Amino acid sequence: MILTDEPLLRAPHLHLGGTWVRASGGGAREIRNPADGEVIAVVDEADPDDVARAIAAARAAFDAGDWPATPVAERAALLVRIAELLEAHRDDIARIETLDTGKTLRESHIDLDDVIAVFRYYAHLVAVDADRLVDTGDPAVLSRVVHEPVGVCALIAPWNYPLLQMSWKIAPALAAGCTVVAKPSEVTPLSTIALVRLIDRAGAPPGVVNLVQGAGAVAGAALTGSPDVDLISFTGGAATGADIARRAATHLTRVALELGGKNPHLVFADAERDSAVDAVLTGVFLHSGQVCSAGTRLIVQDRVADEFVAALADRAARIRVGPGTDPSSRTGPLVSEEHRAKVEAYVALGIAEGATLITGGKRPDDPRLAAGSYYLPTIFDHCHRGMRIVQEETFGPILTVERFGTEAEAIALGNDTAYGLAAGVRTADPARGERVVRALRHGTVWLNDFGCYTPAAEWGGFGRSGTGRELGPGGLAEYRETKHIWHNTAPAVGGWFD
Ligand code: TXE
Repeated sequence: MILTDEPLLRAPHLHLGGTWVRASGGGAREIRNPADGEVIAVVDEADPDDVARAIAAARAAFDAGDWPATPVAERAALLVRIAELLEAHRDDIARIETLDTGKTLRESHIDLDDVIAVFRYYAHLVAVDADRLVDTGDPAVLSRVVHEPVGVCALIAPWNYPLLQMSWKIAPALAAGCTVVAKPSEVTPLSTIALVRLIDRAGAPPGVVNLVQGAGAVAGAALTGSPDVDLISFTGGAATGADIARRAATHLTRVALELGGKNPHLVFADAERDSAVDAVLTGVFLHSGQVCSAGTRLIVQDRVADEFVAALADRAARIRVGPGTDPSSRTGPLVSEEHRAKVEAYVALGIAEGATLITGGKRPDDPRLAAGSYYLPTIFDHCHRGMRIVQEETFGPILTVERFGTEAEAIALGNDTAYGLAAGVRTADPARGERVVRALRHGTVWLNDFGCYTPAAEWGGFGRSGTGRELGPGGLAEYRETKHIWHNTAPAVGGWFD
């Protein structure tokens, strides 16, 4: 039991070069349960010197250690051992994730299953992914394309899916032979501490996986401004992503950015109504809308819109909001008071912009929820593309509704976004479905489904949703350099300058 025989809540929480240490400056941060505001841990907070030590440890493990050249089968075996340990501690870590983020235990268990599947997937992929031979036409030349690890990777994750997002980075990085410095969100660090403990126990060599904690402006900035980091993989807000890309450009450090979205869900009049209502509802209100791919923008065909929105509002008003540890809760609180304040400001903006509030728009009345950062599922009807509430990522339980007449209008609205992470389409007409999914400029498009993903398929965005891909072979490619080796087995005088 991670929580009892190795108390997570007790320091130290920084992992540098294979050793757990306190923050050298004595910094620490209180971590609160968003369901009731209680302090559940006090976590060490790194200062820039600690971050420099973490990078130096990762650098040494990469430049002078065995890990980058460790046979692929051994690297894959480490990933499998990590997956097995995660399976053994699944319930404990799910509980930690729920206490830290507020999400329901059911969601945390699903996250854990995804994380385990991702470690297993990359163990398999890297083991079967062979070098490529190239036929040059000259039998004396052995030409091949091989993959090598990119180097030291800074992995920065957000607070909505702390363990899942970090695992989408750590698993392919380790599979590729990289060394890493991981920094979880300062708001939700606990499950990543648990993960790094398990990685340690699984036998990762010292310095291969380092962990720092702390604020983006301090620990994050030190990590992303270092010339000794070869790749920064970041998931979080667009403004932070742009800031990181600017800093990375100083040293031409590679960046991979997953920056969220404002995701349209297109519903045609011929779509089967009950399943479409259900998909739109789940797509936007799961995890109280704190999902980068949440379907926050309903775009519905005008002749069924009134009836569809009424059915949706009825179901939204009945979503049971409550603590993630209560099995009867269907969605939990927002991650923090600060974040709820941001969501509330967006609701006020929607009203000021003239959208029609048809459900939610406030905190729950239940006095038992008063100490948590809860917010009710909220729907705004009669929205239009010029509204900020339609264009900006609110990252809360807010759905906006727009109407369309023709297929061309639906596509135009679906593409009218600076982002491009994900989109959904619902129609009973397969030919139209195929036309529309091909026309939408988004990294993932679901046809008659929503929110699904699998470790074997790439995940990432068009436009301002970011650069690069996670998951799938593309997610492994982010962590690898490609090298072409040209071996002339019969060298002879070429005679160019005779
Ligand atoms: O995220 P930040 P915030 C969106 C969502 C949300 C907004 C801001 O709209 O309201 O972003 O959220 C680290 N250098 N998403 O402020 O700041 C930080 O410590 C290096 C979308 O909480 O992007 C944390 O580890 N690192 C999203 C991580 O970046 C820095 C998920 C994310 O924090 C840094 C979360 C800096 N200067 C929010 N500043 C998604 N795509 O899923 C911060 N960090």
